[in-house]
This record gives sequence, C-alpha cells and structure tokens, in this order.
Amino acid sequence: MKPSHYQESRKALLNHIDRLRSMRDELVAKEPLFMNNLPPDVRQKMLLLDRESTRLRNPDLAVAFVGGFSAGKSSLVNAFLGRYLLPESTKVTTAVPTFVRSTTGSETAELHYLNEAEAELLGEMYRREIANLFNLPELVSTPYSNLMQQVQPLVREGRGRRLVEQFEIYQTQKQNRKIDPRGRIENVSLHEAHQKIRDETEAMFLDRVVLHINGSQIPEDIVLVDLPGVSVPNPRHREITFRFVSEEAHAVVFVLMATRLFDKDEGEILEVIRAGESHIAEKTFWVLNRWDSLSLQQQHQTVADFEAKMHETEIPNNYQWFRTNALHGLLAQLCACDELPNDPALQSHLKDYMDALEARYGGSHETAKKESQLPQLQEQVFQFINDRLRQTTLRSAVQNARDNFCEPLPSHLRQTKDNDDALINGDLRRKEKEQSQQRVDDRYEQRKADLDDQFKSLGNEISSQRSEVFRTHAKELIDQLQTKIADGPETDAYTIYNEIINSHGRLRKYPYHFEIELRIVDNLNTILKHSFRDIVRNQASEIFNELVKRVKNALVKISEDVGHDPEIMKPFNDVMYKGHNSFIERIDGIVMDKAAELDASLLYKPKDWLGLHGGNKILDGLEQAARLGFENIQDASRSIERTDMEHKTKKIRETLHNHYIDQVSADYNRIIKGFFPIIISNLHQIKDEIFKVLATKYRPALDIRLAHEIEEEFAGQRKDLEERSRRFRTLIEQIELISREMGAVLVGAG
Ligand SMILES: Nc1nc2c(ncn2[C@@H]2O[C@H](COP(=O)(O)OP(=O)(O)O)[C@@H](O)[C@H]2O)c(=O)[nH]1
Ligand SMILES: [Mg+2]
Repeated sequence: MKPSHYQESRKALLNHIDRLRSMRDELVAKEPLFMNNLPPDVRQKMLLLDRESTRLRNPDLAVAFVGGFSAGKSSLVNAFLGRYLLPESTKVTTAVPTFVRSTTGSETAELHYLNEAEAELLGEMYRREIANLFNLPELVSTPYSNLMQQVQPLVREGRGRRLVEQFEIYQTQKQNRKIDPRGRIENVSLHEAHQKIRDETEAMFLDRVVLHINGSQIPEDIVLVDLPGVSVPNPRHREITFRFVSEEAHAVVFVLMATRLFDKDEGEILEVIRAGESHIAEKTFWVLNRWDSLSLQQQHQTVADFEAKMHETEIPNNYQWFRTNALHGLLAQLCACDELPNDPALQSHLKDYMDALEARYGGSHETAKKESQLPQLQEQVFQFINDRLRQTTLRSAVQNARDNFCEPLPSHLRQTKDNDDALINGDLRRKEKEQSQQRVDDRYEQRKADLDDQFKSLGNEISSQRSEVFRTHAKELIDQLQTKIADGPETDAYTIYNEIINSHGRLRKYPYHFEIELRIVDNLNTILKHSFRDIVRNQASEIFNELVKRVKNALVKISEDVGHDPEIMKPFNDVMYKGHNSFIERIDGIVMDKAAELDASLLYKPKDWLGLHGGNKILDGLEQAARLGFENIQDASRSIERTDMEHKTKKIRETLHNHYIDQVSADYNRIIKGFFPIIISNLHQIKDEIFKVLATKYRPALDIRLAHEIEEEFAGQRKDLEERSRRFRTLIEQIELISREMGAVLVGAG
C-alpha cells in the first residue's frame, strides 16, 4: 500500500472512530441510566475505542532495531539509509534512543529532554537498581550521601561500578542543570546532536533524539529507531527498549551478533518476544549480523545453533531470518556513489572491505551489497510494512471498532428503544392507572396514620401527665381548705353567726341549732365545688386546645393535598368546632353531676331510722358542736360575745380537721379519676368524625388531584420515552452508517 493511501485512510478511519467516541461520550453524559444498565463487558469494550484512536492518531510506523551491545544496530540503520548517519559507538554508556525519519525539508535534529517527573523517576530507577544489585532494599530510601558511603566499599570489590558512577553523575547533574518541568525539545544540527549524544552527562537526561534527514529511500511515515542495548546502565533506556519490542514498534529488527549468539542481552529480548502475544513474533525480523566474521565451519554451527534455539523457544517456524554484513552493506553503497565520509572509524574498515571486494565480490559493489543480505532484509521489512502492516493496521482498527462498539452497542440501544416503544404503545396506560391508585392509597393511609398518631400521643399524654396536674391542683385545694379550717374566718362560728344574724336578723330554729355548723360546711363545700369545676374545665379546655394544635398540623398537609379547597376543608373545621362545643358541654354536665355527688357525700347522709347505718363522722361532730353554747344563744336579750362561741368554733374545727379533709381527698380523687376515660372517649368521638370526613370528602378529592398529577408525570415520561426512542434510532443508524463507511475506507485503501 502506498504511504499516501495509508495516511489518507488512516485519517479517515481516525475521523470515524473519533465520531464513535464522541457518540459514546455523549451517551455517558446524557444517558447515564442507559449506560449504567449496560453489561460491564460492553462498557469495558466501548472504552477500547480510545486505544484505537491513539494508535491511529500516530502517523508513524516504527521499525525498531534492537539487540545487544555492538551487535551492529547502528550500522544496520546506516545501511538501510545508505548513509553513514549514526556513528558506531564504542562506549556502552552513551546510547540514546535515536529516531530517524525522512524529510523533504532541511536536515535537523530534535533533542527531547526529560521533564521533571521523568528525571525524578530516573533517580528512583537508579536507586532501585543499586538496591537490587547489592541486595539492600533499604537503599531505595537512604539519603544520597549515606547511600554512597554504604556502596563505596562494595564497589571497590568490583561489582556495579558503572551503575554507581552513573548514579553519581545523575545526582550532580540533577542538582546543576535546570530541568524544565514540562520537558524541553531543542532543535540542533545533526552534528551538534551527535556531540550531545556522546556526552554521557547529556545523554542521561535525553528521552530521545529525532533526526530528520533527506534523500533516503525510506517513506516519510516510517521511522527507524536505533535503540540502546538492554545492558546499558541507564535503566530508563532499557525500559524503552523493552517497551518498543513488546508494544510500540510496528516491526522489530532483532540484531543478533553471529559471533556470540544469544548471549545474556539477546536472551532477555528473546524472552520478551517469546512471552508476548503472537503478533510480536510476527513483526520480528531475525538478523544474524557480522556473518563475515565467522569461518565456514562456524557458520554451519551457528545456523544449527540458531535454529535449535528458535525451536526450543517455540518461536513459530515461519520466522524470517537473515545473515547480514551491515558494514559491507553500508560501505558498498557509500563506495558505489563515491560518498565515503572522512570518518576515521569508517576509514579503518575500508581496507578490509576493499580486500573483500576483490577477493569475494568480484570487484562489484553491487555484488557486495547483495551478499550483505541488506537489500533482502530491507525489502522484507518494507514489504511487511507496506503490504501487510499498513493493511492490517487499518483492518484491525476497523475490526476492533466494530467488535467493541458498532456490534455490541446498537443491539442494546435497540433493546431499550423497543422497550420504550412498547411502553409508549400500551403498558404506560396500565402503569399510570396502577401508580395513580397506589399513590392515592399511600397518601390516604399516610394522612390517616398522621392524624391517628396525634390522637394517640395526646391520649397517652393525658393519662400520664394530666393526672399529675390534677393531683397537684387537688393538693393545693386541700392545703387551702386545711388553712381555712385551722383558723380561717370561714370556720369561725362567731363570724358565721354574725353573718346569719345580719342577713336574717335571727337564727332559724333547727333541731340542736345546727344552722351555724351547716352553714360552715356549706361554705366549704361551695369553695370545693367551684374550684373543682374550674380545675376540670381548665384541664378540659387545655386538652382540647392541644388537640386543635395537633390536628391542625395534620390538616395543613391535608389542605395542601387538596389544593386548599375550602369545600373540602370546611367539614374538618366543622367537626372540630362541634367537637369543641360538645366536649365542653359534656364536661360541664358531668362536672355538675359529680359536684352534686361530692356535696351529698360530704354531708347529707342521715342515719337510717334505727340509727344503725349511714350518717357520718362529720355530721356527728357538728351535731356535738351545735349542742355547745346552746343556752347563751337561746337568751335573745343577751348579746353574744366571741368568747361564747370559742368552744363551738374549736369543736367545729376539730371535727372538720379530723374527718372532712380525709373524705374530701378520697372523694375528690375518685371523681377526678373518672374524668380521664370520659375525656378520652370524647377524643375518640372527634377522631371518628374526622376520619369519616377523611373518607367521604378528602379521598375522592385526592383521587381527582393525584390522577391529574400522575397524568402530567406520565405525559412527561411519555415525551421523554418518545424522544429517547427517536434519539436511539438515529444513533443506531449513524453507527451502522459509520461502520459501512469504515468498510468503504478499507476497500478504497485496496
Ligand atoms: N565485521 C563486521 N563488523 C560489523 C558489522 N556490523 C557492524 N560492525 C562493527 O561492529 C561495531 C559495532 O557496530 P555498531 O553498529 O556501532 O553496533 P551497535 O552497538 O549495535 O549500534 C562497529 O565497529 C561496526 O563497524 C558486520 O556485519 N561485520
Ligand atoms: Mg549503536
């Protein structure tokens, strides 16, 4: 496939895939419910679109040259370019990943420096490396100077010298150089770039170098990447190498040194290829370089060893391998066009090449080139990229987009859409009715329970707190009576006598002249009855007010439910109003009855005619008092003095003190107790009335109002469903269209 075709198709597909991604992101934002209901694996798959997009966004196809130190990677890259671009390196420390790409513009180099975080990480990598090497895990976090003190003696024994040296350089460099937090790209000439790469203090802080060169036969979108070997002391560079093999490179040229096949470095790379997915082996080209350095016999042995190793490692046996002479491949090209640069290293190889040219290649650079197997390798690599990789990259992008998105998503969209349609066309009505019924029931029961709670809590309060209030009032009353009896004018016989004389002019003729005594008790009873009535009335109306307050809270909600419709609220108010009246009326009636009972029990209870039953101590005592001072009072001509009445007063007070209070307390308590059930039964009656109004007025009104409310909600829901159904149908169509368009791109790309 032509690179231009590939690039066009790549961009077209990227565009399609990005459209799918934005569809997905919009779904996430606008249809969270739908998205959350998708099976997890479908959601997972949809995220993979991002990976596809990232892959396609990179226009470059990378051919990575990997292998052990001095295997000839740089020489091979040079031979690919037909140009002595990358200097052969003798120092293992100064390997920087170098990217070579064609340009039609001027030749430049970009130096990509590490950013702050990456530089920091490099330090940590060194530490970890050192800690591992000396088997001292604590070194990972030991302060620098302590760490150095600890490792110096170990280094003197010979191990890890290079590594520790590098770490020292790193440490001083890091302190001295200004590291850009976001990294820095410096544009320099190719020559300057080479200088920098050779400087190990620079190389350490370089992420990579990109060389833009012109005049090479290599398509512009193919990047040749000369990677450091894996035993370089820079752990970061080593990691990059492994990453290229396992992921980033589109093709891997694995440069093996024919003279030391599969040494430690090469073994490590082999392991990455073996352990990786099949596509890693598929993209790998095996190159046995420096083939010329082997004798014929060694060559046979090497082939046998190589094939045995490949078999042992279970690399699928359709692998492609080459026996190359990178040096001669390059020199043949340079000499053919007479462009041998004046480089001492190269000059030193030239003599050897010239000898070989005569002896082995029949004086032909062309033959030398062919013999180096460079053209074959190059052809295979580019063929792989142009005929297979470009194709499969595009094809797999389409396949993945379809598998991860275009296939699974529409089926779920359709399911939801069909459900929505079914709902719109039928089930929604039924649901609406059900829901309406349910909501009325719920609301009604809730209000009823609310009211019931109010009555219940009040009832409980009455029996607990209110009886306490009654008792307090009773006690106050008793105290009051007691003081009056002890020395109040109310029980002073002389005062009462004067009152009687002042109003009638004389005492009536009662047997035993009982009049004063009875008047005293009568007065006390009147006080008693009045305060009794006051207390009960007060309590009753307090309770009722409390009830009104509580019911009001519940009624506010009920009123809201029916839109404050006065038609419906009036009956509730009526119940409360009538309830109040009948409540007070009933209480008053009962108070009167009970007061009469109290009266009777306190005095008017004559003995039966035999004088055996009935009667009471109060009457007996008062009768005795009446007998005292009888003579004085009979003689009307004599004025009566207070002292004449002292005995009587004393006797009356004694009697009342001894018997009256007891009886009052007992009767009072008995009667008061009888009130609670009456009050509570009154509350029950009011409650029943209210519930009746609830059932007959409130519920029908609720039926109508909630039906409206739900109708509106369902109209909203119906509209939402219709809209979603429409949206999803459009989405399905769009996805299907994009899927077809992606197919068309593939067909167009050939
Ligand atoms: N004899 C011989 N020498 C080679 C060949 N390829 C590279 N060299 C030499 O091997 C040394 C290391 O090569 P270089 O490309 O720098 O190796 P790198 O470390 O893998 O990049 C250099 O002196 C090259 O000239 C080859 O095929 N035959
Ligand atoms: Mg090199």
